[in-house]
Amino acid sequence: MTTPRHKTLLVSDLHLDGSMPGIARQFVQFLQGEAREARALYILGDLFEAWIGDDDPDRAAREIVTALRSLTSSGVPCYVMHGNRDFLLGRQFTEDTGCKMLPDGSIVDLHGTRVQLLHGDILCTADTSYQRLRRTLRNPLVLWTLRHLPLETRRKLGRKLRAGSQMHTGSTAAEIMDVTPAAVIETMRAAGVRTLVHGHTHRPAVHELTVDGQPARRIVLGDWYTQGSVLEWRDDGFELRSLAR
Ligand code: LP5
Repeated sequence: MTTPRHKTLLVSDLHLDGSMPGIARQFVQFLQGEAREARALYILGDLFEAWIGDDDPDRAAREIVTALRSLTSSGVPCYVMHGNRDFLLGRQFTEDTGCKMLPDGSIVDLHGTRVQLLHGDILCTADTSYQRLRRTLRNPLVLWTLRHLPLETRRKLGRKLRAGSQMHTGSTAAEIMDVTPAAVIETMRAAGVRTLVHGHTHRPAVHELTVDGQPARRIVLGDWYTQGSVLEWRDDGFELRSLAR
């Protein structure tokens, strides 16, 4: 007899790589522990700090791939969304892990509630230089070209992008890098949802708002650098919490 699964788990912005083994360990424990009891696990982007391609033999990344495979093999579906750090996650990753890629903006049913899921970067419309970069990097032709570059070239480009990004984020006002309220409302209106969940900004919170006169909410997942942020959804509601470290 199988045990009924009462909860769905959502996480985002883990930013895993070899430089922070404690976070990777915490995530592997999470996958081997409470995620095994879940109806499904959703990862809303930036699972990795910088994914330069499915062919990267990086040991720390391979350990995460193995842990995800072990979760999906145990019967827990795992859905992964691209983030701005791991937009190159591709078919080989899904084959290796058994995870399914989930398009940005997907609408899912979480225990009877229609919820839109986003990484969140697309909502930061005031950050015009980022939006320009995003449009370029998500262009199918650019993606195809990047995927076919030698691994070492991608590694170097990735480092340049990170350095450029650090300069930009270090000199840009925090409000510009947050979501634009009008973009949130327009996105929810267009999707016909009253609940939106996203990450990217690393500012965990539950925001109550009004969309076309109706109550709505925007739930923001935090990162795993410091927070181990987890959203747990059950038949009787949801809880946004931090894992103990
Ligand atoms: O990531 P974070 O939090 O620091 O900042 C983001 C936005 N920046 C980005 C860029 C990513 O960090 C880059 C990650 C690369 C990892 C994988 C690489 C794959 C390799 C394949 C080869 C390309 O997303 C940042 C936002 C911030 O979030 C808040 O929303 O503000 O946006 C910017 O920094 C915009 C700047 O305009 C970016 C300037 C980059 C300059 C690039 C020069 C080198 C060109 C190389 C071209 C490929």
